[in-house]
Amino acid sequence: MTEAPTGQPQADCLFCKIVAGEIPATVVAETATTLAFRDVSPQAPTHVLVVPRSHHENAAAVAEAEPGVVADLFTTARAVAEAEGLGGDYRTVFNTGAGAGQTVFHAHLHVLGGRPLNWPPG
Ligand code: IU
Repeated sequence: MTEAPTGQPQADCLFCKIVAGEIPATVVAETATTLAFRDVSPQAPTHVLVVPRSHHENAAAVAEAEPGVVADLFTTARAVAEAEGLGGDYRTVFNTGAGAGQTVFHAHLHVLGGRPLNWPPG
């Protein structure tokens, strides 16, 4: 299948379908450019994914095409952390590439908190 241009909805993209409301998700925050919803397999008491509404394969592609949206993702992440009562202690992660653990190729910022978080991550 030919891929749609970056920024455009991608056929068979799970997160594009969540953004479009075609697949349900537990949405916790939204802005004009971002959507935040709970991860279905939470790795911490708070585990939320913040995604751009536009489709880009990874964070670097968002930065290249729509740099302001990268800032929007972090602003939404902070709002989520505040709403979750994390008191300023939370981790934000972009996995880029299958070798780094990326499994969904629509950029998403993990927001994790609510328990002690070790470093380095696994
Ligand atoms: P990753 O960085 O690409 O590995 O993160 C993808 C996340 O998407 C991962 O934490 C999954 O648990 C999560 N997820 C989801 O929330 N809902 C789904 O239907 C699927 C994956 I598939």
